[in-house]
Amino acid sequence: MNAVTTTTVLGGCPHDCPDACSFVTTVQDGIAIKVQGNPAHPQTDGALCTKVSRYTERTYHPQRILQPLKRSGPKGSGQFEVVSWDAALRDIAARLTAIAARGPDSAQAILPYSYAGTMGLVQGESMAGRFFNQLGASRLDRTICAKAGGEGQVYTLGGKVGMRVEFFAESKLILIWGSNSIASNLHFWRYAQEAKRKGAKLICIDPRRSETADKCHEHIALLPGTDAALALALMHELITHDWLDRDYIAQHTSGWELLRERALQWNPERAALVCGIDAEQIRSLARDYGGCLTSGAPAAIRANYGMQRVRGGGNATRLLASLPALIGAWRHRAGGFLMSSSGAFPVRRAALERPDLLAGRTPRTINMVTIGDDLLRPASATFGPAIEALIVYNSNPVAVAPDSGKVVQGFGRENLFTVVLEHFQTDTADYADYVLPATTQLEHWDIHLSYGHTDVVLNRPAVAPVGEAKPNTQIFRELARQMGFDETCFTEDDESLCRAAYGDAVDFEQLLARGFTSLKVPEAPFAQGGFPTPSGKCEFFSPSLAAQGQDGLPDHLPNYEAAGSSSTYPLAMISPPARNFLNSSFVNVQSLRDIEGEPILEMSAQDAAARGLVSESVVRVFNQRGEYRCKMKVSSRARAGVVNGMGIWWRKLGLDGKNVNELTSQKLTDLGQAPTFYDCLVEVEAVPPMGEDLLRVPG
Ligand SMILES: Nc1nc2c(c(=O)[nH]1)N[C@H]1C(S)=C(S)[C@@H](COP(=O)(O)OP(=O)(O)OC[C@H]3O[C@@H](n4cnc5c(=O)[nH]c(N)nc54)[C@H](O)[C@@H]3O)O[C@H]1N2
Ligand SMILES: Nc1nc2c(c(=O)[nH]1)N[C@H]1C(S)=C(S)[C@@H](COP(=O)(O)OP(=O)(O)OC[C@H]3O[C@@H](n4cnc5c(=O)[nH]c(N)nc54)[C@H](O)[C@@H]3O)O[C@H]1N2
Ligand SMILES: [Mo]
Repeated sequence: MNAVTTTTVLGGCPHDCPDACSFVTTVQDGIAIKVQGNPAHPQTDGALCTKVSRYTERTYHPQRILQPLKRSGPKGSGQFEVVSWDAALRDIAARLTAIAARGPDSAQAILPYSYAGTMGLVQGESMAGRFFNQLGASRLDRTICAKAGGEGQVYTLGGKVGMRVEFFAESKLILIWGSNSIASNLHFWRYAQEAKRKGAKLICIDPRRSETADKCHEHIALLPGTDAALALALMHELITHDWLDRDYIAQHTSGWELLRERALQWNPERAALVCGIDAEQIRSLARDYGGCLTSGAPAAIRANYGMQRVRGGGNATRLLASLPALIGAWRHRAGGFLMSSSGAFPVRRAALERPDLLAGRTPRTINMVTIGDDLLRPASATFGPAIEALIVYNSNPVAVAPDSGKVVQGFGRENLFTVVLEHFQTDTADYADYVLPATTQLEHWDIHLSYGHTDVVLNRPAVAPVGEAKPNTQIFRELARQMGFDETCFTEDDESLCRAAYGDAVDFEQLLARGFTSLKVPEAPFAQGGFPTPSGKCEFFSPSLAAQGQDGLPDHLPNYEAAGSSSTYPLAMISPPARNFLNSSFVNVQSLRDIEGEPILEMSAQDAAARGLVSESVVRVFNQRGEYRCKMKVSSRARAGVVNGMGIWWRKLGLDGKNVNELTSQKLTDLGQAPTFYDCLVEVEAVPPMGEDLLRVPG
């Protein structure tokens, strides 16, 4: 008998999460048998989350798509037949070529649709970007997650930059704002716990009593979309008690007089009414935050994207990012603000995506959030050609995009040609004309940034592609060849693309040897000011926003669908991610689904009693856009007036083949044209017994 050969390969987690872990895959006779956190990488600290420690279950999943599939039934039926790569690529290339050949701008009828199924710079928009640029396809504005908060940071701090995450361990006060860190940012939570052990106070600001709120000293359960009002009242208290670092404000900020005037209009009583909390909670928060100035203790804010998925998300982010300057918290390395660190990474996007291949053409841009409406739009002078072909990769829009009723109708168009690159038969793949099997992270090269720390992580392939799967890059290379794109850039291989991602800015040899490398970033980035804004200051007032005709000063903008503003739909609904899924990924990994159970709507005892509902009842959750059915759970995690529709489940696993996005709207945020998933009013009622015939057993 031959000896078993066991090797280990350094990789990196591809998922859309701030932690960007470095991992080690153990391979036995060509099969990956386990994936573990890299103990040598300080940010990973040898530990992975539950999801990714089961990554091999994903790679070797019995339902993994391993051959190209061609639709054989009606659109959306999920009926497919196996075809060869050659036949699939030839047909797809012919269809796209026919559209592109119709006229000078006709390729705009083709739309790429992708997001962060993998955050990899190579399997993301490298070869794909080149392909669509050469084609002259419509461009996609990738707004679905973080664009409102992103712009909020840029207009205030000058970039997606902030505190180094490791120094949260030394903070004395940590405000965890719109983040369920235990679920979605586990490696930050480790530092927060260390700080807690050393005597720091932790305050969670979140409408839901999340797992993280359970572990904090205080929880401020404000109504969704009222964070700006809370921040303004906090400023009000800092001003009236003179808990201000006047020196820092004078030297390193701009627009203080204006901000001061606005904040003074928000006494705690006014904000408390808007936020649905006690004014005393706001006063207490101000005493804690302002107290750090008088005692010299570092105060830190860890905000995450949960607080910016509402109409005023950009403005709210601007106010949160302004807070540390008021008390000079930036003077300490353990003080300040962190929402995203991704702006620190010197990614050479043009080298990867080659916008020069557009050669002067300026295709229109489609916002990925409004894909529901846009797929249904006819050609017009303002819109341009109707969308005729859609190439989806790294995303599951039928499950994750808002207003699913419209999205499903759009994907269901018989005259829409849809290609989906996937690992699994997702809700989106069900609507494809072709499904092309893509490799997982264990099977391809990639290189990563992080939005939670400042290390670059490299992923080497641990095993050969499973079945006939190919990396996204390879699929676009082969499509390019079929379409006669003969630029040499279409033959560049993945390792070379990994090197090109950062060029000389990072040490690639070190990446090959260790799997990660740390960027050189200052410990306390704004201790002496030096913000990367046009003025070099923390811009409370933004002249660039004012020049665009916007309010240069951040304000509280009430939700489009504010809690209590409608008697027909009296409940605000938020739909935060599930701890054991990653958006809609991992929903089909049985061991993880067993932990999550089934789609659940959490409701307060008070709201349940008012509707005569009891735990475990099947309810109909509805508004003017649609309805879905799920089990309701009476839970102290839900505050009065707010229901929590947990997780983005695959529609086909829902009781009635739908998910929470049936109810969310396509309305956009104040900054960044981003989605407003948590700005959504609904009503909930018991499913009448006559409706039972509509229920089907989840498959
Ligand atoms: N396990 C797991 N980890 C994930 C994800 C996942 O699906 N599962 N998703 C990943 C993605 S895509 C992202 S973008 C990141 C960050 O993802 P986020 O969506 O920011 O994830 P959470 O940290 O769960 O934070 C959301 C929190 O915001 C709260 N919230 C909702 N509305 C409001 C509001 O108006 N104000 C305030 N203050 N809070 C509000 C929710 O109740 C929830 O607890 O996490 C990533 N990490
Ligand atoms: N109601 C509600 N909706 C939301 C949110 C919410 O909080 N509430 N959160 C929003 C947020 S923050 C985000 S980021 C979006 C996320 O939306 P998406 O980015 O679409 O994320 P996923 O649902 O994880 O789907 C990613 C898909 O990519 C596939 N994939 C992974 N790796 C690869 C690869 O290498 N190649 C190919 N071809 N495919 C791959 C996976 O199998 C998976 O099906 O959802 C948004 N939708
Ligand atoms: Mo996201």
